[in-house]
Parts: sequence; C-alpha cells; structure tokens
Amino acid sequence: MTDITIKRLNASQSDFDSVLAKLLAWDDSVDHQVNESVRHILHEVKTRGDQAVLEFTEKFDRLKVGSVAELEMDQSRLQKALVAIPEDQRVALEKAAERVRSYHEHQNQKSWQYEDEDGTVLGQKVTPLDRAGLYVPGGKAAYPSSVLMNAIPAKVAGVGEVVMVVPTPDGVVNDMVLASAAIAGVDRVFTVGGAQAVAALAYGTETIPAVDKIVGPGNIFVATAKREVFGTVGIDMIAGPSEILVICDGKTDPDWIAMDLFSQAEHDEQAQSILISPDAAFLDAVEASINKLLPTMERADIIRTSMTDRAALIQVADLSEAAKVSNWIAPEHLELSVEDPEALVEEIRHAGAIFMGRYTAEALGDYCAGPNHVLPTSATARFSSPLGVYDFQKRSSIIGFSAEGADRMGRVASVLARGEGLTAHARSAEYRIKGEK
Ligand code: HSO
Ligand code: ZN
Repeated sequence: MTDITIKRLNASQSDFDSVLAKLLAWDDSVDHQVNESVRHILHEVKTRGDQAVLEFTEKFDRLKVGSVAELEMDQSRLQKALVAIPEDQRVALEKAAERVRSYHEHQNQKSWQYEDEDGTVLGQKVTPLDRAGLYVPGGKAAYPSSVLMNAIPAKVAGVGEVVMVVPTPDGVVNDMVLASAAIAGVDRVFTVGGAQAVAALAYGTETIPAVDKIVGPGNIFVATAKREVFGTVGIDMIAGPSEILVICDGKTDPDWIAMDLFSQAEHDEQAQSILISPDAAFLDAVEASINKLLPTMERADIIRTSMTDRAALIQVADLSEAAKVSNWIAPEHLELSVEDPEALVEEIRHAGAIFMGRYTAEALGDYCAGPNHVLPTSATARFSSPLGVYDFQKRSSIIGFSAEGADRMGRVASVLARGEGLTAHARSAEYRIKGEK
C-alpha cells in the first residue's frame, strides 16, 4: 500500500486563506436529472398516493406487494428484532438510548408567562409537533445510532406520533435498525425509501400519515425531495459530508489522533478530517501514524480517498491561532486534545459539538455520550445548532390584555394603524379604549 501524502498548510503562509477555502469547498452542485426525477416522484405520490408508492417501491427496491399496509412493520415485528440481535448489541443500544434520553430531557422547553403592571398577561406556550417523520437510509448507510438520535428527541419533546420510513431493497431488513426503533419508541415503521417515502410523509397517502416535519439523513434523492417539500412540512437540515477538526497541543498519542481523523474519514469519500497543531514534529508524527494504521482499516479505500482529497495538517503559531482558524472553519465536530480544554473552549465560537480533552474521542459522541450526533456541517455551525428537542417543539405567543392594558396600548395601536392607513385595525383597538365609541 502506498503512503498518503496529506496536504500541509501553515497559517502564516501568504495564500493560507485561499488554499484553505479551496479545501473546504465541496461539490454540492444540483443535478438537474435528479431534480427532475424527484419532482416526478413527488407529483405521482401526491396525486396517486398508495398506488404510486407501491410502483416506485417495486421499481427501486424490487419489492412487490399488494398494498402499502403490507409494507408496515408493526410493533410485534420491532420487538422480534429486539430479541433477534446479539445480546451485547441490545444492551449497548439500550445504554446509549438511556443517555441520549436523559441528555435531551435537559433541553425540554417550558411555557412561560408574566404579568405587567396593568394586569396584562404575556407569555409563550410550547407545543410539540403532532407528528414527525424520520427517514432512515437503507443498506450500508443505515445507522441504528441515527435512529436513536432522531427519534429520542422527538419523543422527549412529546411528539404525538413518530413515523419512520426505511427502504428495504429486495426485502432485506436490518434488525438492528428495527430494534433501535423499538428502543426509541418509534410509533409506526414503513419499509419505503427514497423520494417516494419523503413524498408520502409530506403529503400523506391512504395508508401513510402526513407528518409535520421530516428529519433524518438520506442520499441525493432524499435530500432533494426534502428540499422540495420544505414549506409543506418542516425539515431538519440538508447535511453535508461528515467533518472532524482536531486541535492538539502535540502531547496526545499520535495514533489516537490518527484514528480520530479516520473515524470521520471512514464515513465517505467526501468526509473531511483536519488537524491543527503548533507543533510541526507532531504533525509529522501523526502523518506517520496515519500511514502505519491505514492498512489495518476495513474501510481503508474510503479513508484514503477522503484524506487524499480533503484532509489537511495545519501548523499554527499557538493554540489561540488554532482557535481562530477553527472558528473560520466552523466544524461539525471539534476535538480539543490539549492540556487545558476549559481555557481553549473560551475562544471557540462556532462548532457543532466540542469534545473536551484527550480522552474525549469524537466516536463516543457519535454513539453514547448523550448529546445528539446530528450536527450542523459545512460551516453552518455559524448559525445553527445540533438536532434537539427544540426542533420538535414550537412556540405560540400568549397575549391577554386587561381593560386597563387595552386602553393604554389601544391608543398606541390606533396611532400606528392610522399611520399605516389600516382603519379597521385602528377602530378595532379604539373600541376597547375606555369612553370611546
Ligand atoms: N459521525 C456521524 C454520525 C455517526 N457516526 C453515526 C457513526 N454512526 C455524523 O455526525
Ligand atoms: Zn461518525
């Protein structure tokens, strides 16, 4: 196996910004053929419901059944999956679910209200969504951990019904995925995938109920379909490839860091792994570890492509400069593999999840630390947050005027309404001003 040469950058080089910007860019161009075929599928499912779902499932997943009801896996089937998987997997899923649940319980939002001096009550009422749809990819991209990460916050939020869709090409079912659905408390599961599943969740069919929001990752067809149905329903995000950024002071075992970089690189060829350190000799040591460990990896081919195309070893003057570069990248995952992570985290402004200290491998966060592993990618951590309970709840404003309040604020509203030329608004407010008619 030939060694990989990883791009080496120095924050002091004159073209650093442009070289890094080029490295961070990834191909997210819209494919018109995909767009067209997704639009066709959405239209068919919207207008022909179950029948279209059956036809597309036969065409794309080679699964022929007489009715969509036959594509539903009931709770007893999920329970069967739970006993079919190896005991250690069931125990690990249950442990992970428990931690994810208790973490997300801390996120639960509460309704609140207050009363001002004239007895007017103002507040905010928090309500969970009635129904959420969870897309789970099929085949090798099916992650049971993602079922937990998407479904548990929805259940903790109090969502009335969580409906999961998962493709089962040729009828091959992933028991670990179904077992995760059972543990997470998913209410209904349909073995439908692709844009047709997104369409069914967005518009509803005779058998598959329409949901209010669709979450979960998927291939280009699923992502395009989610983009198209946004507005009819809510969506979580359109996730880009996985990313990891490690800031290391040079005192962590280079093998640990190499493996942490691999852990995201192995997701797919477009994943991005970056190491920043003030210690040039340490960057060399990690590169040597990478080439020593690569041949031992099951997914060596994916890691090789990902790291050759998109990885970087960046030398900086000190940890403060590392934090600056990291804030510019706004990574999905950020490991602070340093002596004093508490001090460094003060300087971090943009990251999906921050992993503190040498022992906190990002992989633990992917499975069982508790926080969500659905995180903002492609620098969207500048303005967005991990998937959470708040994504499955919405807020209504509460306004309750007393007679005094209606009098006082009615005068303000009246002036503004007349200024806008909206007489009905003005008079509606004026009716409630004492002594006016
Ligand atoms: N690192 C992925 C999540 C995942 N990892 C699932 C393993 N399984 C995106 O944050
Ligand atoms: Zn991962």
